[in-house]
Amino acid sequence: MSSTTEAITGGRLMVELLEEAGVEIVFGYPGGAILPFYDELYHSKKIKHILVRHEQGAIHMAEGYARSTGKLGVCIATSGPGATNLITGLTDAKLDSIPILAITGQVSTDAIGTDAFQEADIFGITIPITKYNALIKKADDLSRHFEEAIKIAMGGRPGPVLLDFPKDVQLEKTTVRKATSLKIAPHHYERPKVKGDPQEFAEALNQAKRPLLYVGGGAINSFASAEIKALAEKANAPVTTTLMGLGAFPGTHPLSVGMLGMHGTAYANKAVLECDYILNLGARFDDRVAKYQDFAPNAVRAHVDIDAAEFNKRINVDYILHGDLKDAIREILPFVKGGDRTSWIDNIQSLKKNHPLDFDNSGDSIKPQDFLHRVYTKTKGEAIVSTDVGQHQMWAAQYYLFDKPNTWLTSGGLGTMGYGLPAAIGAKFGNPDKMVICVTGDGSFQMCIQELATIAQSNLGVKILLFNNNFLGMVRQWQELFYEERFSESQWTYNPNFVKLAEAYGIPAMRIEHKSEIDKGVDFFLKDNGSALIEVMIPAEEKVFPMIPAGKSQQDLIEFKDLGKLKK
Ligand SMILES: Cc1ncc(C[n+]2csc(CCOP(=O)(O)OP(=O)(O)O)c2C)c(N)n1
Repeated sequence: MSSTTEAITGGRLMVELLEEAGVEIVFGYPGGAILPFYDELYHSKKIKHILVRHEQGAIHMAEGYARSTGKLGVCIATSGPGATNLITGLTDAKLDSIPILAITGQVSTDAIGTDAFQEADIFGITIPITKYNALIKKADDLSRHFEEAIKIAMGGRPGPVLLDFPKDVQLEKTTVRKATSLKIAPHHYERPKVKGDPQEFAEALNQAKRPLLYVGGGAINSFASAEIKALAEKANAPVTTTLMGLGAFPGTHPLSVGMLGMHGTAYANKAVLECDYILNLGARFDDRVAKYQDFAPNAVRAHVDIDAAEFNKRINVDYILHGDLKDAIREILPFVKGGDRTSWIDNIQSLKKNHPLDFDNSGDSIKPQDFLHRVYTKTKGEAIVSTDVGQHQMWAAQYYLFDKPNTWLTSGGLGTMGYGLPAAIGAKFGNPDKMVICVTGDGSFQMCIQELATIAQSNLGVKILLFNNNFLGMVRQWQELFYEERFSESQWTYNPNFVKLAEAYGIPAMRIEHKSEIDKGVDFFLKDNGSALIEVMIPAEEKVFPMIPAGKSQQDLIEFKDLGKLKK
């Protein structure tokens, strides 16, 4: 515990606490109720502020920064509309377990509850979408709330926290500064001891003839990639990852079967049906993966998670280990035996051979799957990739193989269109030396398109790969397959000229439409470290396969080759 003798304002103290915690960058947008804090931020030499074009952009940038660096992401908004513009991002961060600190201005304490100008009860509104939130009523309370907030955001299962900061409290003087050991670095805070019996846990795995590891986003938050690889190799067990877990296990590893679930590979989903043991490592049996209680019907089920609330929440399991994934796997590993799993691995290989990812690449039009594969090859799989939500998101998940954690940024739980562009910007600020590519669709791109100005203003080298089908493609796909081709309100009868639009923001841009232009397009797109937009025109009727229809499970998976049957 430390305490200052000199009285400073709440606003000044907030800046000092952020600096002390190691915050180097914040994303925000000022307004009346947060001005005293911004006035103090003006003097900070340690914190860089990125002025965005919309508060939703700020919070998704903070998310992209956090996911790609493992650190806390910080965003700032004024009271009322500024604060409510953060709500989608807070919900997104809650569902995907991303550590975010949101600081919002609030009307002065004497005006709270009077419907004052730009008053919104952001504390009340955000109770269900934050891990912790607080209305700071006195400057004396600030350091206590601040410490609590970042400890909770970063500790255990990460998530968003919000500090609502009334204007008079920003101006009020305090000498109280009780925060200790502030750090935004991951794994800084004490981790709970692993609870459960790792030996019994490992025995169940040892007895399995057909084990499958099912890895989720928790593996990224726990920095457990090395341990997962060691476990898979020691047990000779194939590994599937969720959408959020991509990169936690190398996509190019011979034991990888890629992503499972609604648009996962056929071989991963078939492995789920055939395995006799499934080990969930930091995933949550999400309904896009495990719709019904008969998930992995022939398997003994085991689950490791840091959040005890996840155990037996949706799918019942036989073995539980509660704790940080990295620590838990380290405890299991000594008890794991190799075992001969040749026939299981051979079976997996033949599933891969007989049920590959597939699409029709004939004709002159450019197929997004092919284009993504070219970008993957050209970047040697080393880019950080963010996506928006829709078909392009699933194609990117399928055709860009991720070998490293923290390189895949997507809105998994909430499915937030508008996430991709700002998330890429946040990731680029956190990783200036890496190539960052935003894969987007013509619908999603227009939801946070204003952040092109942030790229231009900061002279950032963010690449934008825009697949234009002049449709809300994923909606169209469902309407084609399940609503007898009634394309109700999914077609854009007007779209802007995206090339001219990007150029208006000083971003070099190009449109391609024919197969013969692919090489030229890829070269243009990736030629240097600067920003670029490539608009790739794709057929509206192109679909994402495999697909497990909504409400169905692994048994009902439709592969590309089954499409004919489906349409009869
Ligand atoms: C904010 C928001 N509104 C609506 C949806 C529902 N939705 C899911 S995918 C999709 C279509 C996305 O279209 P586009 O961005 O063009 O991508 P495409 O599917 O064509 O690749 C829609 C409308 C959503 N996920 N998020």
